[in-house]
Amino acid sequence: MKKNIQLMLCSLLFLDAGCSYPELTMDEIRELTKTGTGGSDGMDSGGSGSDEPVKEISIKFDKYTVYSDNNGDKIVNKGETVGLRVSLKNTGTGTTNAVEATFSSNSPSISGFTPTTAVNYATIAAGSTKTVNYDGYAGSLAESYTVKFTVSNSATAGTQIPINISIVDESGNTWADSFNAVVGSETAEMAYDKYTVVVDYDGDKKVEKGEQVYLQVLLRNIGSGAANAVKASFSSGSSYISGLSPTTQIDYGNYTGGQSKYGQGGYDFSVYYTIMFTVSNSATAGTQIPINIGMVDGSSNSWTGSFNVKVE
Ligand SMILES: [Ca+2]
Ligand SMILES: [Ca+2]
Repeated sequence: MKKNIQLMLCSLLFLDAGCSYPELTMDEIRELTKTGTGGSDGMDSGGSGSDEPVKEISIKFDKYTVYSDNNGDKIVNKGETVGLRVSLKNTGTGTTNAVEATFSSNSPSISGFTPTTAVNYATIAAGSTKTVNYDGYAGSLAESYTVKFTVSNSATAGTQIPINISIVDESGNTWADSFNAVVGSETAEMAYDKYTVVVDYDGDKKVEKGEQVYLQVLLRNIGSGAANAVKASFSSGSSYISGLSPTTQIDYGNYTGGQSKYGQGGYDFSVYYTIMFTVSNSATAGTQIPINIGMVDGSSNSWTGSFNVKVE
């Protein structure tokens, strides 16, 4: 109290220059003048001599990325539950704190939109972009989605899903922005998946030198759209095998998105196999036998793949 009175007297008497505050440190003076009313404003402006310009703060939508989807192609597809990471940018000159964004959508093409409560973006520095999880976590580890929803099965490619953003900061500033998530097209993409040894000479299902081996080769449609009338042909430039058969196209049939199955190249020893070949006696354990795959579908889409069979 005694210090306060000293300071008030100095202020009232306009003794800034000459007034001494024997019992006050500079920090204490600063604190007292800041929290006071009336005269403190005068002391602040008079003391510093230069007003800082008012910092503008403006929070806007920056971009979104697909964090999770059902088939892993990072494209928003019909029928998928999709997690998006949403980035906001402070395009102003001032940093702001306690930024909260509430996302919503009235799109008839989605359901289960979450979260409906505010997402905590906390501090966004001037000019910087920030991305957070739905729970406000912004670290590089344990990343997750910001918003999540399920796309209707009836959504068509090109459907726009409008998402609104209501933003508020510590000072009660508010902004409204929006963006569109776009439903992508359904495409098929055929790829090698895996092989299994179904017949070999000694029955241990290991490929060894001198053996005639029969493999089932599984191809997977890693796309989201259907692939129909898929055919594949196999070839190898390896000098460690002979008699690769068949070398003609093998029918793999129709695929839905994500499906994996083997093609029937022949039937022997009571089992369907895709390809068979004989391993040279000169192959050693660890020899890799590269096999190339050419794939086509009924719509004249084509893909290539390859895999190695390891000699054990
Ligand atoms: Ca997808
Ligand atoms: Ca074997």
